[in-house]
Amino acid sequence: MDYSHFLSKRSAARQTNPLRLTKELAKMMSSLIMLAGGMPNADYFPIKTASITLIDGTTIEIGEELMKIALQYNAAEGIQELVSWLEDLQMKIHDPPTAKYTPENGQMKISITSGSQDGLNKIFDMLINPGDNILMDEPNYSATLTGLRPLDCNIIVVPSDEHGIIPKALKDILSRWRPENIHKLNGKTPKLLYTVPNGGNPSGSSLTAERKKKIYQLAKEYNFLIVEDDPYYFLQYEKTIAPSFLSLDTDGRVIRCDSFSKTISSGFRIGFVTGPAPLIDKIILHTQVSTMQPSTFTQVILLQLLKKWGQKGFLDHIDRVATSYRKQRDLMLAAADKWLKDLAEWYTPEAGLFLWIKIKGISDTHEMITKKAMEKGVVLLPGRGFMTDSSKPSPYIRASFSFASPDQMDQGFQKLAELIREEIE
Ligand code: 09M
Repeated sequence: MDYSHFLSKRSAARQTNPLRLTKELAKMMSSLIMLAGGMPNADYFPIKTASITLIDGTTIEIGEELMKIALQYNAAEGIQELVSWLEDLQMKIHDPPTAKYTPENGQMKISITSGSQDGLNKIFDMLINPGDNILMDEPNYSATLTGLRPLDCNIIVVPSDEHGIIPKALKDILSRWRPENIHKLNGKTPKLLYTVPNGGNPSGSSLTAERKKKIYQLAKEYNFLIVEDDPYYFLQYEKTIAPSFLSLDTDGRVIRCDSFSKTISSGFRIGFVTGPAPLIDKIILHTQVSTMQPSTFTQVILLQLLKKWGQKGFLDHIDRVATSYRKQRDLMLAAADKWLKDLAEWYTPEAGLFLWIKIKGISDTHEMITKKAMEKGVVLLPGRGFMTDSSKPSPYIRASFSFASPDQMDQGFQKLAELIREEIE
């Protein structure tokens, strides 16, 4: 694939920062006569060691030598050992066809980012010029929409349902472009498709395997990239798990964002992007001049935890987390059934954290949720903020089942039902 076609003007102009700390240097630092780097001397930092207690009572020890590494600058793409661990994880879970390609041909590469949000922001910066067409389903993650608006691109909404983007509808949209124009990425043919494939935020929708295959086929045919924003991959509640776009990626046209925010810690700010080397390299160049790198300190803690667990231990942990959220989901569905049955519609989210509720007989939930529900002490989100045009009315609300106790869910939906009745009457 010719990746240069996809790059924004900004990204094409990015160059290596000569002051960067490469992963090779970071690894050899203690054995070199270091007269070059502008790094501080870790001997003068005030923190010496740490012992972190896990919920099972065991501990992770960060001794003096490791602490010096944890407190120091490191490579932009993340510490080498953690990147390797994540490569093994992606191989195990997604087995990407690109793993064996040459770098120029789109070999799978990983860069750790400061949460998946940081990865997304850098991906959009890398790919989007003003006026570019991009594809996405609606409703969609509000921070993606607010992040995209200033980039002045043209968002083409692809119809979707509880199983995500509808391939037939995507095909109809794409058929606007004549085949002879497909490979001329002149800002007209869509450059990328963005979607949250599992437990969509806020929709709760999950793409089926069949739909993903059809969408990938269309991406090949019309030569666009797929941005797979999948922070809820590990929060899937059904037995059958559809293969990721990354696992279908024979061309090297998928950039995948993963996150540890829902499974290990959101405050760590650690996520990672996986995609073709030429594109990941551009993201790394961006990191060199923005965040410089994700926090070494939280990377070291995460790495120690992952090494202690091993891959199996990590996946066992994931299972426990998903089981807990599944229970939360079921509690919220029960509360919704109890109070909202005649007043609203929803479907069961197979992944993620959200119930997307359509209120019957109300054209816009904004005022009701931001004012009246708040007055009753219930915090929900109105649907508008998840739409490409947030000035338009929306009858939807997003409820999150991650946090609330069964009692709070029950009371919250009882109060919501009261509000809806007051509003309709
Ligand atoms: N609400 C997210 N979503 C959210 C939210 C959040 C504070 C975060 C999709 O932590 P990261 O950077 O790995 O996750 C970012 C991210 C990327 N993609 C689809 C997401 O849902 C996180 C944080 C307060 C509210 C928040 O409401 O939905």
